[in-house]
Amino acid sequence: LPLDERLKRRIVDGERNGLEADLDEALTTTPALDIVNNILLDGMKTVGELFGSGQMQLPFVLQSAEVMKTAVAYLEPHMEKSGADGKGTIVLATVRGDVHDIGKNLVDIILSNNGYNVVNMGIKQPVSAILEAAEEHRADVIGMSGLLVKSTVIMKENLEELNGRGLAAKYPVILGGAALTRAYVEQDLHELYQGEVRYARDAFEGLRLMDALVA
Ligand code: B1M
Repeated sequence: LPLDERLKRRIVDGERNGLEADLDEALTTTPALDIVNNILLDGMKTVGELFGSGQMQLPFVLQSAEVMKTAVAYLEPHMEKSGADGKGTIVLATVRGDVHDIGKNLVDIILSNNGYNVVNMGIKQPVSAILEAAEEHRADVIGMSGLLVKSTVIMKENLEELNGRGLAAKYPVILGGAALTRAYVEQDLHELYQGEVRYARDAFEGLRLMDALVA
């Protein structure tokens, strides 16, 4: 198999052995971030399709996710970093009830590498904890991630909580994750939230939004 197909297969098959050697080889021709975006994420997409159609069982999805995480961690030191620093702070969390964190952690990497201070709280975070962290770290922005359809409802409730506590004007919010749609965020949630709420399709849009919101 060609190298990119081989790397994709590693994600789909959850096969770690020889992963580093393949990544080293890929790095000789391809920037680290492009390996993630153009090759590895394609593998995760296939995993999602196989799982969704019942052709792949959960323990294997977990293995694929572990290989994905290992690969991203291996590539991270090779990613370009901007010279800028201290551009602003974002508190970033996967919302209550949701364990998916690969996308959120990519957002962390991209923002950190581009001069932002990222407080990555991890998964299954209730809104109270997110708000506590935002206050403690004097966050400029709150970022919430979630991949389940259920999480889109939790995000809505979280925004209502911010409204209720009178914190909406203080905290612009960036939302991301596969179950969200741009229309849901930019119309429904935009109408509901008394502050700024934006949708990020991917980590790069997250970065552009941070640049716009914090500038
Ligand atoms: Co789950 N899972 N999963 N899963 N899983 C999905 C999301 C699903 C679509 C699969 C499917 O059915 N086809 C489905 C959701 C269905 C729904 O809600 N309608 C699903 C399900 C059902 C479940 C369980 C309920 C299964 C079960 O237990 N029966 C369970 C849920 C547990 C829970 O959360 N309570 C579950 C568990 C798991 C694993 C643990 C096995 C594993 C997660 C491991 C981990 O993350 N540590 C897993 C995985 C890997 C997936 C799929 C296959 C891949 C997700 C992924 O990592 N994608 C996923 C299929 C899919 O998404 N189509 C699926 C790669 C990642 C880079 O993309 O996170 O979307 P993503 O991030 C993108 C953008 O969305 C954006 O940037 C990233 C790219 O640059 N982004 C942001 C994300 N967050 C952002 C935040 C921002 C900005 C951008 O700013 C704040």
